[in-house]
Amino acid sequence: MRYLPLTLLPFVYAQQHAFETSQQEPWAAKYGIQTDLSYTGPLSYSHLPYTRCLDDSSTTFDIAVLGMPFDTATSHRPGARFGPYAIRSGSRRQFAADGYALEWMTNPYTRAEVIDCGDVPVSPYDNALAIDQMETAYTTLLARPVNGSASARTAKLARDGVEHPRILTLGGDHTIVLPILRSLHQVYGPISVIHFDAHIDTWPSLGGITKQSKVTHGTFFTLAFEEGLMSNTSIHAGIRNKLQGPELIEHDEEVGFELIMADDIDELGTDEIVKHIRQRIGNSPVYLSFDIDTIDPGQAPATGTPEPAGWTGRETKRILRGLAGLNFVGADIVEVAPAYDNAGDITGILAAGLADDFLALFVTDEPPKRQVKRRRTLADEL
Ligand SMILES: [Mn+2]
Repeated sequence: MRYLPLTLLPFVYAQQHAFETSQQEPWAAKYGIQTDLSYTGPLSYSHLPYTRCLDDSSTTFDIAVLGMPFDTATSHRPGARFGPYAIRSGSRRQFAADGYALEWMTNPYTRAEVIDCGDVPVSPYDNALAIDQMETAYTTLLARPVNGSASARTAKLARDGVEHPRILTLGGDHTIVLPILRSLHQVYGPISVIHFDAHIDTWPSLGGITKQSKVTHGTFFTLAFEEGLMSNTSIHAGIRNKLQGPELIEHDEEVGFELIMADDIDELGTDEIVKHIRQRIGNSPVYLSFDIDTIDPGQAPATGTPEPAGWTGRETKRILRGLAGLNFVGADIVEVAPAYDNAGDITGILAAGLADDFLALFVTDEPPKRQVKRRRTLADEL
């Protein structure tokens, strides 16, 4: 597909600029514009324009992709600070012009203005500072006016009555959700969370002693609950961690979560899981937080706390499509730590593909209704 426009471009360009051909340099005269290929050019998500949005208040968008390379509150293997890099690298075969997804029957890049806003330069030395930097950056971008591209859905339920852009955050360890929820709360009030993860992330404590050491990638939802940032209609999906005892699930319910275990997919199937999530969330403003360790480590090994026996990428993508039309106010993909990836970069590539689904979730009003047309096969003839 890609070579077609590349082949046509010089022709179109030459036609439009025939009158000035004599002044053109040889490359422009012969081949037109210098296009980036999948494996060339500066690194940005899906080859979108890479813009340091925090530096220029005139930069506006419907959807911003924003990196938060923070990994100094992890309990086990560090390295998610390289997550934004790995996800952008994994997205190199994604282009806005080739972004039509058959499963979705849409191209999200044509339905909203999406740009890559670069990374928040978070401190790797001072977690309190880093968390304030992430909240401040998110609040800054959330306050920008939307461009209002024709068919882009915009979040409806902001309590200030203003339409706000959506931010797709590339983590970073899961702690980044605390400053994000603080920022979203200023605009939307308490919101629900759809939390894809192998772990509940509602631990009351991971053994922290000081105030700061209690802010971790396994406790941030408890802290968000204590700060009143979340509504009590949130839901986990894909859980399979071990824990100290069942009393922690009582605490998890108190924080506001219903539980869908990884194993539940065998009894319920993807459609029932979708129904559960939709019923739980209803019309509330909802934030989608996706830990890559939801996916089986066989397909996504590059993460800090892998748990065996997770969902496949295909199952998960099907569940995500079923959630279209919910009132998403933001999304993230976190815990991608590429130092543990294999030589094929499979985790980064999968994470980039899931992030593409989040863009589709932002711009579509209902799950795609694809009709499967079954081909006649030799078996039918016999
Ligand atoms: Mn997590």
